Amino acid sequence: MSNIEITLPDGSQRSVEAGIRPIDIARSIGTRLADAAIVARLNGELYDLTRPIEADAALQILTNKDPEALQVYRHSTAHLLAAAVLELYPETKLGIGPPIENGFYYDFDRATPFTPEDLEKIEKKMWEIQKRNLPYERIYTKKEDGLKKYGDAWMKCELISERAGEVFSEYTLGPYFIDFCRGPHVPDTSKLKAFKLLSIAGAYWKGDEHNKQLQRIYGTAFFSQKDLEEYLNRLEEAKRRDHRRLGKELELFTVNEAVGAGLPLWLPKGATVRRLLEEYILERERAGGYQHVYTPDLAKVELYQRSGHWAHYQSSMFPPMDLETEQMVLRPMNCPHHILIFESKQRSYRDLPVRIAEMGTMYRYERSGALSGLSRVRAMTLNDAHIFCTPDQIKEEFSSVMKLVEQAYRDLGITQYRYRLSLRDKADKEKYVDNDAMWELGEQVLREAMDSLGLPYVEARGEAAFYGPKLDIQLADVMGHEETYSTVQVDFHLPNQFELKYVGADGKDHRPVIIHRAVVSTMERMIAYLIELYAGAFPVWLAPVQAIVLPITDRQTEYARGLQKQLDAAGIRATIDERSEKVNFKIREAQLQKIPFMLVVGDREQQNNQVAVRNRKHGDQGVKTLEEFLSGIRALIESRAVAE
Ligand code: TSB
Ligand code: ZN
Repeated sequence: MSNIEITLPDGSQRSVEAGIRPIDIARSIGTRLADAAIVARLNGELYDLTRPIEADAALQILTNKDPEALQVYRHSTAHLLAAAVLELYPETKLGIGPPIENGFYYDFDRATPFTPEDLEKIEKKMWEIQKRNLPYERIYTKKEDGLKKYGDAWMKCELISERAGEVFSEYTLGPYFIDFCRGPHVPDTSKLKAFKLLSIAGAYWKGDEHNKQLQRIYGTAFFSQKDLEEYLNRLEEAKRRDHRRLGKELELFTVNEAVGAGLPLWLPKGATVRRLLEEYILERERAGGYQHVYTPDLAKVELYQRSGHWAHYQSSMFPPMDLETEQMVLRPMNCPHHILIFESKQRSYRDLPVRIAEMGTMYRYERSGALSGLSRVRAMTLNDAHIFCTPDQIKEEFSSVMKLVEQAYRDLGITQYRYRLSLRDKADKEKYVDNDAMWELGEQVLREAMDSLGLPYVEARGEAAFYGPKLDIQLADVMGHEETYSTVQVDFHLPNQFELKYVGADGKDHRPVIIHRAVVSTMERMIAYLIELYAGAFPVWLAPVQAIVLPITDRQTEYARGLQKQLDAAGIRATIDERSEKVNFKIREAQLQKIPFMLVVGDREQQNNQVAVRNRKHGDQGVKTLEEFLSGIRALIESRAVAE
């Protein structure tokens, strides 16, 4: 036997016999390492712990602390799922079963739909197989033998014909299960300690709706029971807060197939929240020296050819409408319209910065699979502005925008966010304008601005706008999934495209810079976030209904109506529940509608000209006069208190 050299992460080298397996090396280092080991990395590539090493190599052992190892672990759990399904329902044909962000899935072709009871059965079977301590064995098969072997497993045959080389790898699990798979996998099922099946959904073979529909079983797996439970709790919490569910229950918005996917309809209550948010930010902008404008939602194609949207952003735009002599498009962004407003008169250096703002409605052709409730839509209204300034003014303008963002987040109760510097992907000439000097300058300006504010940020390549780098503010949902909300972008490109100018102190023409910025993102995305942040129980100042009057019997109807009128006159959004239902029932419903205050009135309250106040979170607040109640709720509204 010849010897080979293995280099370990600490740089040390070992001379060992060829054919040694990573698990043997892990054991020779220590049983703790061997126990925690999930998979190896050999010369940078993931590699089975039980696969022999035949040549000199750099070796790393990945343990149950490693996120990449978790993906392998989940992939192995997906095989376990497929093995269990085949034991229970041998007629099933297997599709693919990869790990995904929070778990794994496997696609199956089976005439009978899986039921939730089947899911339980399958999970039990998985545990049964797990206890057999079966190894995941890598074997090799010739392509022609493989096609015969998989016979009527049509999806596997299709994959083998398309992807397999002359010889391909397969993984077995016990004597009966075998899967065409690149691996790697955990050494055996004893490594799999915590998993759960979650749901069944339809999925097309290869994601193509012209293909056969399959049944996809989703599951998740973690290294420990504790991690699994934590995840399941978060999943429950996410369901409880899901803005799509709450949007329906609280009558905030709806989506109707007759209009189309990603085109939400705002119901009166949702519209109220949106109007309050709009009024809030418009007022802050007025105080910050912005000028608000209105511009149309569409324009000629030529405008976007000039701006560069046509060349770099077309795949996100709805196709043009052919009119008699021209082509119009729905705008995907508001910038060109604002640029034309800047250009509509001569500007001098004394006028700068010019801050043009609009609640601008725009349209993006998002792929149907990416759409989600209000958070990713096709028609959206952005709290947009374009600041036209001199290069010297960028830093100060940037810093005022950041202050505006921080102020808005404080007022909205948003406390968890990260800054992300979004840069281009240099190689992608299609998505980004090609001008190295410009990109470098933009990047440098943003870095300097962030550094002088002392704000930390992460970097992301391939996330810039086509015209320049962005400073994005990322908020995460309950499941930890991040999206961009606020954004500040430095742009040297559009001013060139439109040959913008202002007259400088020297009497000559100069080119301004554009800062694109959105403070509270689109109304859609921000309200989706706020619904989830507050689980529908909006702070009093944003609540669509702030108080509800609940008469106990018909005798108080008149008194209750009088109270509602006075609340109305005082500017409080109040309703009344006059139905002849038990008051406890009315309270429960008001509670489910997350109305901050319930004013319960019976004979006694009426006689004393008072109200019995209940709060949605703290329950009974005692009996008060209407004036006392009003001064309390006004204080909450004026201070934009995030909790009562
Ligand atoms: C800031 N021209 C700039 C503007 O001047 C612009 O449009 N930037 S953007 O493309 O980054 O979009 C601004 C914000 O809109 C994003 O940060 C994101 O929060 C929000 N947004 C983008 N696409 C969608 C969508 N499909 N649904 C909901 N909100 C979206
Ligand atoms: Zn813009």
